[in-house]
Amino acid sequence: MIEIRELGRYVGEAVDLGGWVETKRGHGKVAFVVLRDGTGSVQCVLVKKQVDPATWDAFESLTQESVVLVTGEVRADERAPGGFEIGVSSLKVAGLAAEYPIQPKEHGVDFLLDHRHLWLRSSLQRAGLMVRAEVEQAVHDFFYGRGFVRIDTPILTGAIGEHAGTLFETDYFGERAFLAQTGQLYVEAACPAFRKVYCFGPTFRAEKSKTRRHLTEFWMVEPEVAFADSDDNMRLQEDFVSYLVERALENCREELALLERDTSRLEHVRPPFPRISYTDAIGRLKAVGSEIEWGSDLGAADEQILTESYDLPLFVYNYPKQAKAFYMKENPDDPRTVLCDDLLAPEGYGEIIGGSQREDDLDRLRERIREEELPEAAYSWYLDLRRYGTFPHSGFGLGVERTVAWITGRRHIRELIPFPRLMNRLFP
Ligand code: NSS
Repeated sequence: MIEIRELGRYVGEAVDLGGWVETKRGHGKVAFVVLRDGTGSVQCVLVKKQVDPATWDAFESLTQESVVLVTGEVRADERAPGGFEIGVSSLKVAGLAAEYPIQPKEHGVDFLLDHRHLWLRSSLQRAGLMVRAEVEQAVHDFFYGRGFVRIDTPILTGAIGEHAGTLFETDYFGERAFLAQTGQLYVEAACPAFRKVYCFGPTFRAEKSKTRRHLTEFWMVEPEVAFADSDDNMRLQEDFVSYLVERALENCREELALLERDTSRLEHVRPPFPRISYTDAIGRLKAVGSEIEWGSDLGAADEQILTESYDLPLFVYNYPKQAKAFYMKENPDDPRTVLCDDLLAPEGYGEIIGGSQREDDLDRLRERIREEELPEAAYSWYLDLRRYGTFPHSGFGLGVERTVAWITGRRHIRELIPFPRLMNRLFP
């Protein structure tokens, strides 16, 4: 059996194909079946006089999404999508499908999410997930190419990585355990062993908000670099994000076209990205009438206003200490703030990265853990990293679904993960 993507190599020859029926139509003498095999789709043509009765009967019994095995000749045909069609000599039904719930008409999104296990087969969903797969491969290629070592970090943890408010808690043989909100604390520990490291895996947040950019399970890439300061960190982020966009443009042309993505908006994504300090951002927001006060984190609406005037992603750096996590390094030039950045994607997509230089001073870090009322005992190993050879280091986390939503131009990040986990959704 061959794959549809290879048809070009077999023009004029007989081949065997297997796949799922997307559509069928017939006029009594000639019939057409569009077959999808996961690598592409092709139209198969049956002429009643030229096939045996069993093949014709098999065609007549076909329902949408039935699995068929087809033998036929590959013909080049400019009019056909993909450039080829199959002149069928034999067709067998390998798995007759019951009436398929997803029809070529508008379905409500709840219905589609209830049928996510089937919805995956639809062309727009396949295109979005193909871009995701390309971006994920590009993540590994980028870091491998720069000599980073991949570190797999635990999903079951005892220490709170980000905020106490969004923890999934579970019983761990009588002890409290959490699903990891981040792998950061562990990649920090791996820095003295490997200098430049990254982790890439699922992370969990019990987000009680139902927005288009929050999932309870999402995938995050987290590099961590020894001897890098906040500036180095932002430079790595702009190189990284530009590379991901470039790879999608290079290898996902067809998918982006199918998704009707205006790729001219992505073509010029390359370093340097514009930067604005948090304090200046607040000034700019107030100037346009926002009621935001210095000290609060930026909301989606604030991010939208700030990014409107840029084509490129925008760095907002050095947020107030009280708006950010305990591990960020105090800014020596303005101790009310920390050395950090958020990277905001244009076109209304907003934050795709959160990053920072880490607090490397033992006493100050311990102080921050106390201020945040975090359980100090759970961080004793993390504090060891400041006891035994502390060093300046920085890192960041990029959310894969938000990044792919921006690259593909899809509105909701739930479409860019195969099986989204949302507050009200644990199935399929
Ligand atoms: O909370 S973050 O801003 N930062 C961290 O977790 C750091 N520990 C990363 C690090 O420095 N190693 O999250 C990082 C990114 C954020 O910018 C989003 O793109 C994404 O993770 N993110 C999410 N995506 C989808 N759904 C939810 N709920 C979500 N939360 C964060």
